[in-house]
Amino acid sequence: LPRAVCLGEAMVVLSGDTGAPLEDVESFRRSVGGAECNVAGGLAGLGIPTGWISRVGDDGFGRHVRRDLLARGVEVGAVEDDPDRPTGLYVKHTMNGRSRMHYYRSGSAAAAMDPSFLDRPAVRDRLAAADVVHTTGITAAISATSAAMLDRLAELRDTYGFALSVDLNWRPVLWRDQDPAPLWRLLRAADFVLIGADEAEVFAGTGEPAALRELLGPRATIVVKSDAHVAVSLEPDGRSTAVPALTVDVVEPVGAGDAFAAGFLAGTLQGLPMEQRLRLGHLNAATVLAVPNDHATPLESTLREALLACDDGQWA
Ligand code: KDG
Repeated sequence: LPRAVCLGEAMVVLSGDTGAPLEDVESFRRSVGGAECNVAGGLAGLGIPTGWISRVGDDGFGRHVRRDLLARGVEVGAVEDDPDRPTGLYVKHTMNGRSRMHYYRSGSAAAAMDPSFLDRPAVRDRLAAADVVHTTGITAAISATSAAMLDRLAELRDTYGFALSVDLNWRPVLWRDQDPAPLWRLLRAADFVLIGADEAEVFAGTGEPAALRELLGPRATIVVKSDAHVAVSLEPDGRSTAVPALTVDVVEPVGAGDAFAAGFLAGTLQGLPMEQRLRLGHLNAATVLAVPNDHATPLESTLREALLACDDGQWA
């Protein structure tokens, strides 16, 4: 069974990257997105046995998502098909150098996840065996039942002893008219909280690690990716570590945060020191910044060499 488990929705991504207004785009390129499945693919790519847990429609897009993740080495034995609800989609559209996202996901198979989903034997077994379970604020946003599932996930962490990792992934469009209280509960329950300083400003009114500590409580290792392209971690014992990002020619940024999370968690599971965990996050993010897709498949060996080239640290 996998050491790392990612829980959340995957979507088929239709990209119209011609630069034209959406109404004029005639053909789209298909790929797979969704924050947690990006992290799952990233972890598997870095050699961590990883499972993705979710629901997809019993449709061609669901079959494609499953096949794509399997091909990237992700275990999908606890992914459930829904005969009635579709696989979610999003359209990614580049205009004036900016990526815009249009969701077609309400009422999706994944949005029907609820607390009882975590009680299915296939899901339970994987949670019980995992060292780390990763999810994001998107899973708290997609439906009230999915948000309730995350309260259950935090309880199960106490039962099974996995580390709970949460990326804020603040998506205002998904939260419209919804109370973000479930997201605050999730963040306060987490062992690792990953946050972009800009989204933290909007969501919590601050992107400062120490101020976030006040708001989130004592439990988590907080990692803030700042506007100045530095990742700063603040551990529960007060230790703080800062590592600057690489300079990258950005092709398309969506998914880079997920790749950072995958690198950071892979380094964590490999037992690397904090500086290298953050560095591996940056290295893995760079591989996604350099491609149009939401994920990339860097060779683990290439990243290991890059990590070693940065200092004389070790890859366990
Ligand atoms: O995380 C990068 C995208 O794949 C992600 O943003 C899509 O799940 C997604 C969302 O809701 O925005």
